[in-house]
Amino acid sequence: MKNVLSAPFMVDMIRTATDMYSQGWDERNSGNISVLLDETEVKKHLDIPAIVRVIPTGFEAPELDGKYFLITGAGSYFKNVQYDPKKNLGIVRLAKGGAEAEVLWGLSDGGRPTSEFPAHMMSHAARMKADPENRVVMHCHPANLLAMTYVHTLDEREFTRTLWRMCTECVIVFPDGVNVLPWMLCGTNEIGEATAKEMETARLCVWAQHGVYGAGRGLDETFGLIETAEKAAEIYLKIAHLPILNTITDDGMRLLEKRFSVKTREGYLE
Ligand code: 2HA
Ligand code: ZN
Repeated sequence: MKNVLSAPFMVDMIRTATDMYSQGWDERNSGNISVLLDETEVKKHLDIPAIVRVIPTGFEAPELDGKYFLITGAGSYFKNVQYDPKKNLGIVRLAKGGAEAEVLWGLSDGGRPTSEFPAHMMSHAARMKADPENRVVMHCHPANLLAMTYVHTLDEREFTRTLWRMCTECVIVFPDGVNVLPWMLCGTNEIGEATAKEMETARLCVWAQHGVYGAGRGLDETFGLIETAEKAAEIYLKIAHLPILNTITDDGMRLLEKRFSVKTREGYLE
């Protein structure tokens, strides 16, 4: 008897949503996660049934046609994912060039995929081009990154450089930097398209006065990416109003680049 609840991708998803809630990143029904699943892996743990439901998505993503995703449901509370995964999560397969999502499992109370489904799917399509091994897109509302967008310029190079200077590991963890979108209406195809465009050049995209998007090869990696940027933003907020006596220099960051074999975003170091 196959039990999709014990599949490694499901266990990982439940643990990640729970950890994100404990970090305070996902109050109420905020945040959403999508994981691109391998078809053989899905079939190992789930008898692909007659499709449970078909949901029109309102967008197209031909690159993702036929692809399987584990997603959080619209309105689902991250704090409840571990207690009722079948209601709060779903496995869907995109069809008709992305115009339809076929629900194969979950969303059991008749729910829909996350309200940010367009931004997630468009970001997957963009990240797949940048890194064929990208599997995860994650959105949440971490307080310090969000707070930073009220007091710091949203210029992407400046925003990135500030975060890089806040902890030594930042430039190693996100050498591609942090992109930033000005405030926009969420849940729309427009913000989805804008996010995907930003995701072509970086795995982190801050939504000003709202939250952040992260992308990566796995759930731990993507969680860690957001965690590192959020920690840096926390340090920034602790020191921004104080006289700064010391910092990490660009020469220091070049040393880190060499030592850890990473390549910083072109033109971001002086
Ligand atoms: O799911 O976070 O951006 C709620 C949100 C929307
Ligand atoms: Zn949000």
